[in-house]
Amino acid sequence: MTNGQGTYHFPKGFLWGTATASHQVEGNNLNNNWSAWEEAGRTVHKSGLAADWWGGRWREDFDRAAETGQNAHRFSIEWSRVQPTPDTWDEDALEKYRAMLRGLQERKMTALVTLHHFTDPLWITEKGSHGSGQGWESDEIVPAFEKYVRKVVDALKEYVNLWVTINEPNVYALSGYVVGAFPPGKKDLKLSMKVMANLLRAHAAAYRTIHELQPLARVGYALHYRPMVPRLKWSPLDRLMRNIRYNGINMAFPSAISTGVMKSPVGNQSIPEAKGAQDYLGLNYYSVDTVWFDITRPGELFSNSGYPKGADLSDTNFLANIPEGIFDSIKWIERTYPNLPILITENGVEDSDDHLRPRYLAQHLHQVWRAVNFNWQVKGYFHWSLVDNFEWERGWTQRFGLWGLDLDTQKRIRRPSVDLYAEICKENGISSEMIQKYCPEVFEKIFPG
Ligand code: IFM
Repeated sequence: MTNGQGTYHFPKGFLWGTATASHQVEGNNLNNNWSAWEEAGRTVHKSGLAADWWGGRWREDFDRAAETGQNAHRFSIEWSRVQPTPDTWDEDALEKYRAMLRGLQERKMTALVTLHHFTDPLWITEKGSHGSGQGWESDEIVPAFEKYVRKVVDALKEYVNLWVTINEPNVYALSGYVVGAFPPGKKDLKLSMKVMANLLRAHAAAYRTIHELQPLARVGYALHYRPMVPRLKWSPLDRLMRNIRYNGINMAFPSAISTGVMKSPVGNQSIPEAKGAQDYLGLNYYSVDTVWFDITRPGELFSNSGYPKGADLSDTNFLANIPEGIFDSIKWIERTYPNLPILITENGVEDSDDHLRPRYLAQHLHQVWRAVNFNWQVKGYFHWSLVDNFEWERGWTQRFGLWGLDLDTQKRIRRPSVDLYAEICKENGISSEMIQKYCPEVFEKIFPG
């Protein structure tokens, strides 16, 4: 490469895709804890029809993905559709998922299927009709999840080899039981760690069940990993808070999978069945947190976090564009689990007018390329997301899609990032021409002269 011109190529067979999740795109999901949360007015908007995938619009969106060079897609199964009550299976729902998987196969796209992405059937989380109202707080969740996984995997294994058991278990446990923004809206750190332990047990049970049904399957989970730095490097309190927060947010699952003991701020817990229960690690990377000591937040163990002054912030200040963080995250995985295959199961930014996304995308992929060049085992990248989708408690205020979504008409809006990502997927690489065309403002950073 000379004078900052050229192409950074990825290994042959690299998976290029986008990621979605059932409740965020399907629409008309009315039988889970999130629909109840929406009804209770705990979200900015309701999910409503979402991107209408349950109505069949997955077809046109899969067409868009395939036509723009993607060779893989990650989507999730909605537990409440497959098992609407404890004693019933909805075979039609399973058949719809099989049709989606055939749809991917017909488009020559590899499927990566998530079995749990934040939502639970109402009978799991509400009192009455078999439910204890305790959801993941109760140990009964583990056999219940295992039963659901067995049913789904048996029905879909013909089309799927790559499974994500649980998406962002740390976000599920902390947002629902410490921050209170996700259902059930509790603020109890000790309870959140009980939930985390049950998520780990359920993951381990699912890992073994999937291998029993499908010995060659590749099974992992998707970790929301947040690199963190203390706001003032010289401050012992900021450093302490950074370490406590880092371990509390990031380390529960990885520690248990490494050693069989879950590290937790309220005491460690032995979960021997979790040891070694992964064939790859799914990395969901979005940004790096700056952490400091905050006397006003006893509920969060006196820590607070934000982004550095002058950071390249997203639409709603939800994320900062810190691409080196994805490199550091991959490096951390490589150091923790040498040679373990890695999939970037999510990475993206909310940006309705697409002024930031092209450089966010290109700069992050450049860092992934750097990691691949150390021979670190990154096998694929799934951008969050294909089309705008329901952003949980933030409703429709955040737009993560490569394609925009007009909720009134269901029309898709082609953002410039669609074409940038298409060029990258088709080339299996990032060229200097692409950067010049879509995000010249970061040319020097990606292709220094
Ligand atoms: O939309 C979410 C997704 O469900 C889990 N990871 C983060 C995304 C963006 O907020």
